[in-house]
Amino acid sequence: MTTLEDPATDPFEVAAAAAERLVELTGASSHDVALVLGSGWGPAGDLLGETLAEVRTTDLPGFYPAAVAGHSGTIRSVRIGDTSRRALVFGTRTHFYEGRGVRAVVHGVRTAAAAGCSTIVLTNGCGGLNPDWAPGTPVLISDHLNLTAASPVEGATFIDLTDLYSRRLRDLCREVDPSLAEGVYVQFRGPHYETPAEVRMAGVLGGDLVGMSTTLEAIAARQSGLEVLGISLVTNLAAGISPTPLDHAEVLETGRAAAQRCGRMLADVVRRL
Ligand code: 8IG
Repeated sequence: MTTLEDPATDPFEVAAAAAERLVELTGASSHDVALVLGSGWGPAGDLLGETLAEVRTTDLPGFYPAAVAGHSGTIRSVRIGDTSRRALVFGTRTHFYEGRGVRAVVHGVRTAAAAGCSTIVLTNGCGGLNPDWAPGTPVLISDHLNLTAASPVEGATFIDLTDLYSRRLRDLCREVDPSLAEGVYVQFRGPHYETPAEVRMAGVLGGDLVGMSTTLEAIAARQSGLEVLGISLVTNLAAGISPTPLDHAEVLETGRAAAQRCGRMLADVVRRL
């Protein structure tokens, strides 16, 4: 058991310690924007600007090694374009299905807040319910359904989630790319993909995208006062929408193919934040 899993530990103190260590390792006294790069979003970090420092997540208190092939376990401090602003780029995330508890899932978000960030961009790869969204289509997250039955918020703390996914930031994205669609993201626990019946259920409930991340992180981000932008990359049609079975290798390949467009869009958006 790490300290983060110990109920007696204050997760915000561990996040503050991680942020302090980030200052030492990156040489930057604070950061402005955090990005979490999900499946298919890896190359986006390179297009933001010059990488000024790169830190292994495991060198910071509270982080676990990356568990998913195709995810990198580093945090980069990146100069945003030619400005003096800095982005904190998480090349990986801890997923809820890893069973390390919700605190581990949202530790990066809390560390970003403790490091001074006021905005967080949560990206992911997901399945799409809308057959018009071909694999490789980026979609703005307008709202979510959290089907994990978990919350990062502990105790009797009542957090308002109206407009959790910032309308202002979604509008900003559409200034960069007016063709961007938006939809409701449904987080399942995973790690198995959904059955076709579960995908139909997600649709009946108002969902447009199915995945295994993001909602718990978004809630934690709101709790920490961060403005949240969520962007999904539809890497596959959800089970039953597509006639062919889902395959993680295909997911990664679609991500690679869409990476340039998505990366450029994201870099443009972050420069305008
Ligand atoms: I990439 O179709 C990716 N992640 N739950 N369902 C769920 N997660 C995903 C999917 C998907 N595609």
